[in-house]
Amino acid sequence: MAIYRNKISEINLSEFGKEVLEGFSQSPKSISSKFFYNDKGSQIFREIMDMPEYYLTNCEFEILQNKGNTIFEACQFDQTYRVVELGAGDGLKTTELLRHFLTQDLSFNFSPIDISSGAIQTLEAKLKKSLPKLKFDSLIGDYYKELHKLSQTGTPTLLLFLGSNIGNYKDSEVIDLLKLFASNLKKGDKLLTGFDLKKNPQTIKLAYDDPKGITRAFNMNLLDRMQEELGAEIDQSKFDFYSHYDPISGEVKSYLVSIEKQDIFFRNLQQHISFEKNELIYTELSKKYDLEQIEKLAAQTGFEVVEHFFDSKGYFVDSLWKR
Ligand code: AVI
Repeated sequence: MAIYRNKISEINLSEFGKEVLEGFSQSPKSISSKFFYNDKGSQIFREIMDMPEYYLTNCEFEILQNKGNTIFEACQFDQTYRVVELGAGDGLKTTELLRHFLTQDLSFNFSPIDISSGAIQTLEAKLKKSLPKLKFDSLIGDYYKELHKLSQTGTPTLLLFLGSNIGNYKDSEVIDLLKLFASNLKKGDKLLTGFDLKKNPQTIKLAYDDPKGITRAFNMNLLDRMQEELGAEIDQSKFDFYSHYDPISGEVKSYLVSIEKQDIFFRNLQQHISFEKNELIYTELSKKYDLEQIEKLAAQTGFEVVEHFFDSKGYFVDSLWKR
């Protein structure tokens, strides 16, 4: 063991390597869901968004497509403003909102912020094509830092945090994140957040455990990453995927399951990691909310609710708050 420790201190570990070591030393073992999104994982996530069972994308698309003008009016901007988006993804839904904003008389600038330069380049190419009149300046980097830079100017701002991304944060992190947004917004600025709502548990269960196994592949990709990036000697047939929705807490929790007792060597970490039979690796939280919880969150973090925008099924809400 001491030998391994010496070796590890000499190894220049990637962020992924460090977090796998840290997460696998806990009980239950865990890996942050942020590691889903390498190139392959991002591609699988696009397939998830296209699945009929993953209702979230269509619901939010419908809201932004049908209610873009009402959202603009509710923002009550009276001078040139700015729309900032955190984690823009492929930008398809946002394009719908921006399309409505462009039909209004007020001019604005769009600033998508993303850590991945690839995602930003793809988004820029799409925006140039679909909204040639849009003025935008993309920001690549840690979105907390970029947000802070943007907060130094006096331009009225609408901050977008769409797609139920908030559902991937645990309760304490949600509060910290929203407080951070509040501290980087000026009085009168707005925040539009996408929350997936509690609904028939069967509907939610299917969205996170689809019959074609796309969500399963999304999770198993973490094993691919460990094999490729950490030299892990994994036999994937010895792992399963399990996801569970608790309608009371509103939490979907996803896991990889070691279906037998096994000892896996991670070459690049110079470390063996053991797994018990049926031991879980917690991979993701996708939390579902009700309106009462959403309104409480706004009040706790320095915001005032302006209006909730729902899809026609009432499955999803884009909630507009004012600082
Ligand atoms: C990115 N995020 C909002 C998705 C969600 O619904 O939690 C990620 C996802 N995980 C499984 N399916 C989709």
